Amino acid sequence: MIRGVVALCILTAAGVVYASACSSKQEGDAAPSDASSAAPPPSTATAADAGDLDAGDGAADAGDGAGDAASDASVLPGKTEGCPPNMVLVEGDYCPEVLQKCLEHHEEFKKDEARKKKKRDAGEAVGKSTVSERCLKYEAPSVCLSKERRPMRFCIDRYEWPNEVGEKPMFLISWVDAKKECEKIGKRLCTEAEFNFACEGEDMLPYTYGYERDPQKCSIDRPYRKREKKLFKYARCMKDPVCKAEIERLDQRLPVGSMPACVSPFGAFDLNGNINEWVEIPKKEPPNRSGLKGGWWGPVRGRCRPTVDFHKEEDYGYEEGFRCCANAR
Ligand SMILES: [Ca+2]
Repeated sequence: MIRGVVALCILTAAGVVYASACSSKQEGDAAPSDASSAAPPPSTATAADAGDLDAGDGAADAGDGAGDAASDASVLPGKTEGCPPNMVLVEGDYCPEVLQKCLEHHEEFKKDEARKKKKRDAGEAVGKSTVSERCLKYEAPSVCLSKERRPMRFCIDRYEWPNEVGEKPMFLISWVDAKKECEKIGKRLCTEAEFNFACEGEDMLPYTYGYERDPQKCSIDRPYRKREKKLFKYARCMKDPVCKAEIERLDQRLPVGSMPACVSPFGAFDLNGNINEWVEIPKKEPPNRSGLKGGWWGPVRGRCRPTVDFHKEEDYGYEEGFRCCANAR
């Protein structure tokens, strides 16, 4: 479910233009958490769809040689004043309710919408869809619908945990364990709004890099690989030959910061894509305080604003990691 965003979608199918509210339950950013039976599977890209995703493979190549730029402290973007090492300062006025209007969707989504329309028109049940709402281009600028913006000032890890250049992000970790890791070093999980603002900036960008989807800039749109074996949490999985082999087959993570263009207006990397990130949803009670933000490497939304909120606090999955936030001095 998407909170705090009104996404208007103009779709073209079979020569007919129609509008559709896109705040429907498009939960494609979530891979199946192994501890959750309620989670729908992620987008099921077919062999034909994989042809659309070649750019995602190319992005890996683009990232390979680019890690130095994202790790060289002399050229790193953003401010760090008032923040612990390897964190950036996020400061400004946050818009809680934003209008982001999609002008052009991905072909896979358009085909699926056309299929659903055909079913509806025929009076048939639409059924469950596993296709993500991927938007290729948004109208610029985004529009703030809130009467007042909220001043924010905090620090966020520059990279996904473990927040070390050259390392791949942690995965197969639950929200509860991620929270503990942050608290062990005097930090905390980011809130949903903090992630939004760190990712979008004051311009409320749909993607950290702007209004047009670009798999060359962030680790997104890689071909979907279906999970076939049960996975355990990371430490146990590494000791289990079957789980280890399965996760190695599924794994398409890149080392953090290896795509220098995948940077937010405040200088945090990989907020879109690579690994989905656990955040805390305020005012929720256990076990529902857990949200996932930003999307992962698969063919999913991969944007700043949507939150996947149906994974419980003890759930874990191969696309779920985190980063930490902290109060600024
Ligand atoms: Ca990420």
